[in-house]
Parts: sequence; structure tokens; C-alpha cells
Amino acid sequence: MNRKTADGPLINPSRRDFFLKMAGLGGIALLGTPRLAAAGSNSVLLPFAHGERPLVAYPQKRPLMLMTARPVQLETPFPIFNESLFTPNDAFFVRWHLADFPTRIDSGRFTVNVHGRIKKPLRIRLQDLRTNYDTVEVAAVCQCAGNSRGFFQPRVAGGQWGHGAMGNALWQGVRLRDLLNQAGLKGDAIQVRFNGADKPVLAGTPDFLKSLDIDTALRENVILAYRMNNEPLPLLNGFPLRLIVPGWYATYWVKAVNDIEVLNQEDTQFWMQSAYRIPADPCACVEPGTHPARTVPISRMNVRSFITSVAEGGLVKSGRVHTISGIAFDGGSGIRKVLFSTDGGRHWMDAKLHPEHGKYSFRQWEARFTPKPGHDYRLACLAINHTGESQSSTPRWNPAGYMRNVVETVNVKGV
Ligand SMILES: Nc1nc2c(c(=O)[nH]1)N[C@H]1C(S)=C(S)[C@@H](COP(=O)(O)O)O[C@H]1N2
Ligand SMILES: [Mo]
Repeated sequence: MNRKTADGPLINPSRRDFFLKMAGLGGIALLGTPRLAAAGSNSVLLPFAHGERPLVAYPQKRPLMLMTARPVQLETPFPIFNESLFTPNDAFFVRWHLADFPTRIDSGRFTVNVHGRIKKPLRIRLQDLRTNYDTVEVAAVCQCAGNSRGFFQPRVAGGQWGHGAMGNALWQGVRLRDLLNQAGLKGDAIQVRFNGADKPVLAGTPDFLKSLDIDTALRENVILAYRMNNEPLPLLNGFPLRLIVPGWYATYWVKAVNDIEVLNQEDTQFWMQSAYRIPADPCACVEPGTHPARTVPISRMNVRSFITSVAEGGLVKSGRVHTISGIAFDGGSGIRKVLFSTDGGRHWMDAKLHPEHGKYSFRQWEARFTPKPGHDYRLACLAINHTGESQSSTPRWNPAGYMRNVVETVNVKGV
């Protein structure tokens, strides 16, 4: 939080209001002016057309890959996933849908309303949430449904993310169900809808609202988090309170949540009825270039794994054992096995799994091989979860570019 931003030209000098510092819980969080990273490392080139991303340091963030500025969308540079199991708050990716996202929040005055199909409406102050309810903690991966969308072939519309629209954190807060039980659900309650402090800029743009079925909302590990990795959430990641739905795509993890409405009918607004829907098929896929006949709301994450210790085109020292490391995760059944290949998936060997930090966290793994000088290797990894689901060998396609989980490869050379 005290990290200095790199020196460089202001990206958005016209927005002077867009700054300052973070006073911690109970104080006012104010977002400052983003800055370009220092020269020398000022952009990252993703391996698809129009993949150049400037590195820009927003307040409370180290330089991250800027995809769009209004609303701000920042991607985590991939090597960061090799540094620690939990993604540092200042490196965590950022995605807002609406250009009027909060740049100033006084947590001392922040309240969350619970209303709708309940017996007793609640208006709870943040301080009271922190002191009057059980505190719970969950380690969970927050992954955008469109993570890796830039790799879709044929290309699809939407944010052209590389693999860095994900992060793993320890989330601390209160159980949503404790609030719902206190409010007393009416018998006809079927969904719970969440709204955050962000707003559309144009009258015609729908506000960002997301809904969960009541069964999901009452799950023990669905929480309203006011801390992330033992610190207040960064403003850009939903300060002072955000919904955590372990195992589900980040679209449901509503940030700066201040309104919770219990519904007695299915939510028909835009973000449930039109956006974030996938083909109604177990693969969530259709023939590339076609449209699904029927769709359902996206929900649980599929299984993925990544090599984190070497990048595409990397050189590995030959003639001695080389350790490759990576991560795997899924929608909450947990990782049973990770396989590793040096020949693009023709032969597989078991990777060694590191200890599990709960079923919703990244699971680190490692594998060894001895590169020969001058040889090219196509490294690959494949994760299998406890329900037997694994990654696909050919990419699954859908028009919104969601849920990529093909086996990813990294080409390296022995030197
Ligand atoms: N209030 C609010 N919450 C939101 C969104 C949003 O636009 N507004 N976007 C969702 C989506 S699609 C993603 S991918 C995650 C991004 O979380 P992050 O910015 O903390 O990485 O926030 C989710 N929660
Ligand atoms: Mo997302």
C-alpha cells in the first residue's frame, strides 16, 4: 500500500480528482492518478494480434498491463504467478464494466442494505459487520470468465486478456448467510441480487447487478469480504466490501457491494439475462463461428493449469535436472493430479503436487526434466480434478470467449 508508483508521464492528467492515498479501514480510500511504468520495461507483448499492453501503475498497484482506462482494466503480468501462492494485492488484476467506478469511498460511512423478500430489512455499517458477526476466511481463485480470451480462434469480441485475468487470495469477512438468516428469508425467496457502488455513465447502460440462486447464496463459504490477504481490499478490487463466491467465475464477485436484494423471481436484468451466458452444453462450447441455440448463466469454473517458471521461447540450462513449476485450480472439487509433458502432450509424467490450501486455491506443482543442448521442448501440463474433469486437448469455442481450458504449452530450448 505504501509502494511508490514508478516515475513517468501521467496517463490521465485531466482527472485530478482521481488520486490520493489509502487511509485503511475506517478511513477514506481515494484513487489517484495512474502513471506509466519507468522506461525500459514499459510494455508487455501478448502473443496475439494487438497484444501490446503498456505497464501502468495505478494507485495501490505496481505496474500492471493496461487493457482499457475507462473503465480501468489491468492484467497481472504472468511471471508474478511464479512468485507466490497468493497473488499480492498490488499485483491483482482489475476489471470494471462501468466507467463510473468508485474512486473515493469513506468506509466509516459505508453501509450495506439487505431488503426485498425478507422479514426484517437491514442496513449494516461496515464497522458492525466487522465486530458483530463471525469472521471467516477462505483461500480462493478469482478468475474472470474471459481470462485468456485473446487466444480464441476465431477471435471474439470483448476484453483481449492474456492469462493474467485471475488471482488467488485469502479472503476474510462474514458469511452472507448470517446476514440473510438475520433478515429472515420469506418462503418465496428464490434469488439474491447484488449491487455495488459503481454506476453507468450513460442513461441507457444497465447498472452492474448479479444474482445467485438462494442455495448458492446460503453456501457456508460465500462471504462478504472486507479483507484480502490480511489487508483492506484495494479500492480497485472492491474496497471496502466484496462478494466472494469460491469456485465460481469472478463476474459474481460483486465489488464495493452496498445493496443486497432478495428476489421472488428469476433476475431478468441485462447482466443475468443477456451477458455472461454460455452455451447450454456440458462443454460450454459450439462449433467455432456459430451461435448456441440455448444458453445458461455461467457459474462454476472448469479446471486449468499453467506453467509459471518459464515463458514462451525461454532458454533452459542443459545437462542437469531442471525444475519446472506451475499452478492448477478448478471450481472447487480440488486438484487430484497434474501431468507434465516435454513433447507437447505425446508422453506424460506425474508432476509433484504441493500442499493443498483448500479446494478453491491455486495448487502449486513441480516437475523435473533434464534438457539436452540445442533441443527444442514443447512443455505442457494437464490437470485432473477430483470429479475426473480435465483440460481439453483442442480449444473449446464459444462466441463470448469464456471458460478457456485447453492444455497450454510453452516452447523452450536447451542451451
Ligand atoms: N461492482 C462490480 N463488481 C464486479 C464487476 C463490476 O464491473 N462491478 N466486475 C466483475 C468481473 S466480470 C470481474 S472479472 C471481477 C474482477 O475483479 P477484480 O477487479 O478484483 O480483479 O469483478 C467482478 N465484480
Ligand atoms: Mo469478468
